[in-house]
Amino acid sequence: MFDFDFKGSKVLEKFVLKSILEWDSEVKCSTLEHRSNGMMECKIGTFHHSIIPSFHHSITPTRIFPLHPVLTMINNLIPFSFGGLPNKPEDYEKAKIAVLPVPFDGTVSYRTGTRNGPRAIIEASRNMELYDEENGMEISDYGIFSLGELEPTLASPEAMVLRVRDTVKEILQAGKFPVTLGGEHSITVGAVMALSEKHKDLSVLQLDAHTDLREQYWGTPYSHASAMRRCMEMASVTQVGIRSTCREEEEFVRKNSEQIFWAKNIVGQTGWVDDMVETLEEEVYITIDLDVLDPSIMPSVGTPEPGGLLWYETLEILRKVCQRKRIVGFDVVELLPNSENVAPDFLAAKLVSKLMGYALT
Ligand SMILES: [Mn+2]
Repeated sequence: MFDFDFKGSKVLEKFVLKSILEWDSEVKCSTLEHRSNGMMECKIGTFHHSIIPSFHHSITPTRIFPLHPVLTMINNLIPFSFGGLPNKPEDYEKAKIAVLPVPFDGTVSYRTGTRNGPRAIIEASRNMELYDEENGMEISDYGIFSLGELEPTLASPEAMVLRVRDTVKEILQAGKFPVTLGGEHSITVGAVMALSEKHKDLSVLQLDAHTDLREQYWGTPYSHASAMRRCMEMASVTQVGIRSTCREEEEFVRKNSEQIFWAKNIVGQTGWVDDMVETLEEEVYITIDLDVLDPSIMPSVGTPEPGGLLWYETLEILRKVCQRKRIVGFDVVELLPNSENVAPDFLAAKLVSKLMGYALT
């Protein structure tokens, strides 16, 4: 019934069997904990995801829902990959897209928890329909491979940015299209570092409620609040959906004013999109901070702002940009999952799959 290969691992086999046989409320609530050092701690034992490289976190659900134990087990047996797609090492060779989950929220200023964003997006994507009626394709046709979560480093925010840069570089060297899932917005800087080395005239299209143009924040220039300031040192930045900035950023906001599309001027309208696309170079990296969306449809962010974009207008923007420019990678960041409401997780997963479709087909 299940296509599940234990790869000869007695540890994993035992773990799964014991989970089924010895299921109880304790196990259900505290089965697995993700530790920042990449370890998975569980009620029954501790193992490292590298025991079976092809499965990474395949039996590590993001959050444990009060499902019947057997249903939970079935869910857990779907590969823990974007879309629940086959994710064995040999699938990487064929893949066009590499999904890189970065569970990092080391510089956040208000509520932590975006470290859980990548897993919530992947978890939701494993339970959504994989057919896109807009282009008539199954997302599995895109060739998607999900890498294991990038281990956070707390050495410094800069060290984390560089770790993202090096990993995205590897993805590019393998000829794949990088899709990074956050995590906080500072990780975008690493991706843009890698991409701007490869593409000399790169534009970054930022969908965000905030300008993120501070020179530094809380003592580091690699804060989430400085993400776009750093990107601007490497590429041209076009900002869409902005409705929050601060006095300290004034000078840079003025400098970039022709490339800032304020929410108050664009929400619910379409006439501006062509002008926005005009500001972009031929090669574009897209970064979506989910707080660009209106909190009515995206409450699961650290710092929600009223007056944001809605679903269909967001798709319209992305569709148009992808039709006219070459997209070289993208990220979706700042999901702060709330187990009481999974709709935003599904929105984020769908947004990722829609943008993959627009960018690559
Ligand atoms: Mn933001």
